[in-house]
Order: sequence, then C-alpha cells, then structure tokens
Amino acid sequence: FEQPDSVVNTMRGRLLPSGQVVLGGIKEYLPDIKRCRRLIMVACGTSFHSAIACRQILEELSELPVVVELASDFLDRETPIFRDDVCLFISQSGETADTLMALRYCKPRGALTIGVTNTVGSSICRESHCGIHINAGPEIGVASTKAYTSQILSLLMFALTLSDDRISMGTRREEIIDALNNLPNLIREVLQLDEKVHEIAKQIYKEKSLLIMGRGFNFATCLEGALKIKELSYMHCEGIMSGELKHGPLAMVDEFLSICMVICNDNVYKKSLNALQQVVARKGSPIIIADKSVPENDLAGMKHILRVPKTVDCVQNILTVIPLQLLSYHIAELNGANVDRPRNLAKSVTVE
Ligand code: G6Q
Repeated sequence: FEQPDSVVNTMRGRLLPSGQVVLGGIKEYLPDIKRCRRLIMVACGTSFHSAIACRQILEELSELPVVVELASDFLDRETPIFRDDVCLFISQSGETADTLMALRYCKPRGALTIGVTNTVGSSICRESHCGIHINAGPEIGVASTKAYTSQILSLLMFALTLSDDRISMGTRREEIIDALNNLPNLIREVLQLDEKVHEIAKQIYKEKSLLIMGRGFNFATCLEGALKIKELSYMHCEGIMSGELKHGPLAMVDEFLSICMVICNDNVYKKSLNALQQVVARKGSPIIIADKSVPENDLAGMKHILRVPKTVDCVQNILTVIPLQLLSYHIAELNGANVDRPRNLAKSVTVE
C-alpha cells in the first residue's frame, strides 16, 4: 500500500520536465557504459525477477546483448567476464552474500560494476564503481514488495538514460516517461482491487497448488507472484512462461488445478489468448489478471477477472504484480501465517 509513494521517491529529481532522465550516481560513467559490449544483471530472489522484468526494454533501448544471472549460478559456473562488460548487481539490502561475491568476482576482471540497491552505505554500494539508489524507503517485511517495483523503475530509468541520444527512439522514450509520471495514480487504482482479491483468496487458500502463467513483459510478474505466494503462505506456486505450456506444464491442467493467467494487450496478446484457450479446453478455470483494454469478449466465461489500468507495455508489469502481492498477503493471513516474518527466511541472506 505504500507503493504510490515509494515509486514517487524512486523517480524524484530524476525525471526532468525537459524529458531528460538523470541518474546522479552513474552520470560520470555514462560514456563508458554506453560503449560497453554487454550488460549483465546479477541478483537473487525478487531482485532477480526485477532484472527479468526489464531485460526486454533494456535490450530494446540499449541495442546491446543483455544477460540476466542468478548470483549463485553465475558463481557456480565461473562465468567468463570481460573488460568491456557492464555488470549490474541488484540487491535491496546491498548485503546478499551471493550477489556481493559475484561483484567481487567481476571487479578484478575489469568489468564496470554498478550497484542497484536500497541501502546507502551497504557493501554492494561501497564496493561497486557507481550505483543507482532505488530510494524505496526501509522495507521491514521479509517479502520484498515496494523494493521490487522500485527496482523495476530504476532499471527502466537506466534504460532511458542509455538511449537519451537516440533520435529514433524519441517517441518510445516519451511514451514511457509519460507512463512513469502517471504511475502513482494507476497504482492507487490497482490497490482498490484489494477486496476483490480478498474474495478470491477465500476461495483458494486451502488449495495445495497454484500455477501463474504469462509471457513477455509479464513473465516476471508470474515468477514474482509465485515467489510471494510461496514464501508468505507456504502454498506450492509456480510461475510458468505460457510459451512453454505445450512443452510440459499443460499435462497438469484439469478442472481441479488452480491457475492464474496474466493477459495484457501487448505484442504477445494473441499468444496469451491462445494459452488461455488451451487451458480452458482442458477444463481449467483460471483467475485472470488483464489490463482494461482487453475486450470483454476475449475473456467471456471467466469467473474471476481482475482488471488493472492499461499502461505502456514495459511499465505494465508493475501494475500486474500488485494484485498478486495482495493475493499472497490474503492467502497467508487466511492460513494464519505471519506475513512479515515467514518461517525459515531472513531479511538479507548473508551466509551461503
Ligand atoms: C523476497 C525476498 C528475497 C530477496 C533476496 C535477495 O521476497 O526478499 O527473495 O529478494 O533474498 O535479497 P536482496 O535484494 O537484499 O539482495
């Protein structure tokens, strides 16, 4: 519920009325960053999902290869790193052991390192060459929520700074900046779905399992929503790339399995509808999260539809994840779990 304000804090002083985006912490390094051959984002958990959420727009606006890595796996593989790589280490706490070790691995190999953290003075903040502070404010609960949306915003602004001299991208940049300026209002609107989400939670909180399906810009929402539900309510929940349905997960679908599908009117809309048809043909009855521009007819017969406002494709995932954050909260509460302190987890994972 703090997100209408935390996103403002993330953008404050950075989106200028002139249409320029200024990230003070990386300004001096911008010419070097623009010259790089590859962007690598390294993170764990929710922070990793924010990297997945922004990979596509970073590829589009930077025209560079963009790699997303789980810090633990990145280290296990002893991944090759070069002097002309730019590595971003995304971490709410700035202290997560694997992410910090990945930074310490990349630095001596000559890559430029950028910390994307919420904690000024943290290890990742201090040890990286430069950084972007996400300014989400202290996050008390173990489950990351406002830090996630602020990480996405920070990476979006990073993508915008990389493309500020590309005339051909002017229109695209403008539509994204307009969407960001309107974001707090849209988040307020999404939060009004709370009661409806609560009602859905009452119907599914005793289920053993929930699958969340989507693709494109909204795939990260599925992964992040599933993580929130797992960690808060201990229910088995999986985020599934709907393009992969026919390669395995479709076998699980029947009238008994709980499913949630994210369907937005973007470049993968037709494919998302196709996935819905496949699920319905196997008697699945999914909960739908859709933007308001998706025609009623395309969702005919669906029992639960959560409508979020429509915004630009690369910002839409900030709006689609919030109903799932609320859903995880309500399922956990109905099951009597402590939503601030899930069992077996600690706030910053500083040991292996
Ligand atoms: C999720 C958790 C968790 C967290 C990771 C990484 O809700 O908070 O997945 O994102 O443990 O933590 P940092 O972002 O602090 O590196």
